[in-house]
Amino acid sequence: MKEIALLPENLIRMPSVNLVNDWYMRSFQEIIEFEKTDITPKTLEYFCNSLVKIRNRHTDVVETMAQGVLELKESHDVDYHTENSIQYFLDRFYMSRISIRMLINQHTLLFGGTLENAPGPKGNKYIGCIDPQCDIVSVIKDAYENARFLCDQYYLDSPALIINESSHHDLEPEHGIKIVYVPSHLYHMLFELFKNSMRAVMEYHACVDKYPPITVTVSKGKEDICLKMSDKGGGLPRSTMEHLFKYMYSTAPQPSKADAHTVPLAGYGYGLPISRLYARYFHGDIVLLTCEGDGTDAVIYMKI
Ligand code: W6P
Repeated sequence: MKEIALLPENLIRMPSVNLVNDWYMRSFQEIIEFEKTDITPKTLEYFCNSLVKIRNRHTDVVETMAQGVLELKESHDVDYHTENSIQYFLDRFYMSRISIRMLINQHTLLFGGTLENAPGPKGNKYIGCIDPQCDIVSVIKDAYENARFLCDQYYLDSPALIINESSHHDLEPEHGIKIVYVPSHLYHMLFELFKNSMRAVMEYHACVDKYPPITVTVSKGKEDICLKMSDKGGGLPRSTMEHLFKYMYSTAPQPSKADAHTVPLAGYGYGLPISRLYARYFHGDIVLLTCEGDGTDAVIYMKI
């Protein structure tokens, strides 16, 4: 909230930014009430309920902030310095949001009423939202299938997926690389990258009816697990690459009202910067590499 107060004046004035600020104010007031209370089973229950209420209140923070930034952009009142300040602020703001929501999810899952450490999809025990044996390939397939569904809807076809796995030869040549991770975070990053790659492939090969597949290589080294997603979508000019992680820049055409609900935020350009925050939250990263005329490689790094 102190950082919101330091935002460029013309952004603070936007009604949507005010709304977000009010949500934070209310949530802060609700949560500091618990400083005064004794710890009893009842207050712990109230605390959990408060967290759920707060999580719901803040569901649309990203869209609402995006609205504010969009309004500012349309006012053409943004200089170089202002844009940098907003970039700096939003990176810290969304990182803090990822962190708070992760903690709220952990608390409500571990201490909320209904939990009896439910087994995950493959019988694995989740710890809150952490999967100690997150099966990377199944998250890739899941994200691919859902991105493909959107792609098929929009383009009536979609590129195939090829997955390669390789491990450093000193490490166990296990089948199915596993990692301790939050599957929903990995899913979010992959889904975003798949949408970008699919759009590029479909647009670049629009004149032919055969689409080159998207290849994902999963590798495990001593320090990192790397997921490299390669598309043959023609790449992008090198000079545009630095903009892809900017909140105030977008490459996608503004989505029409009709498909605005199927492709959320395409056109705001928020998917990539926020995906990179998810990767950086656990000290990983997302890096993009373009070969103009051929395609783009996107790499997700995750620390082991
Ligand atoms: C493109 C542009 C892009 C951004 C992010 C990930 C993949 C791709 N492919 O052409």
